[in-house]
Amino acid sequence: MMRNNHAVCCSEAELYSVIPSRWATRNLLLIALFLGAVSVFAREPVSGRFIRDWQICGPFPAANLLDPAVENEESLVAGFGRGAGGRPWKVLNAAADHVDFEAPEAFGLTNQVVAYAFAELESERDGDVILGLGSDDGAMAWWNGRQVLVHDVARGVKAGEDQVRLRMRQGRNTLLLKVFDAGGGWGFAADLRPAGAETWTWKVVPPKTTE
Ligand SMILES: [Ca+2]
Repeated sequence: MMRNNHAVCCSEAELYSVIPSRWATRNLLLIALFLGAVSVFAREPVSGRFIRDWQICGPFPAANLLDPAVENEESLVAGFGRGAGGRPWKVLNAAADHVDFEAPEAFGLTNQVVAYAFAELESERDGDVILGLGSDDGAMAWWNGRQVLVHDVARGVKAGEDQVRLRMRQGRNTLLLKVFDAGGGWGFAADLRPAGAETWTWKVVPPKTTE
């Protein structure tokens, strides 16, 4: 009997030879899907991490978030040996995603203040990213020198509460945050992730601690 590609079998013997084959195909597919899913979850996206390596400057007495605490605050660029408003930038390698400004290694307990945090990121290519920002209390953000967020609010830190789409460029990018504290806790959590399905690599540039 001539068969074409759509012919359906079979003798009984052929039937039993086909069933395991279909079973194997389906299960191999499921295994492949499972392994694919595992690899997606197991692959730590370099681009999705919270930023923990900062340079910070403060505290500056402040009645609110919106008034500038230093001259030209929007143009602040941190660096070893630099300062702002008479205070030096200092390196803060946070132990957790939630950066606690009231930790002893940061500024300690205080109220009615603002401080700045600065990070540099190096990307292997251009691409759109989402900045997730939680802050205690309100915060402003500048990306590559352009203001991208102002949220004057009394709140605790909740990661990703504010979300802003940004254009990351190949090479160096800068993120400057300003965080106000009216009272109670004081800090923030900032993360970046690709805006779409594509992922690529970037890294936080470790702040220099010597010339
Ligand atoms: Ca607070």
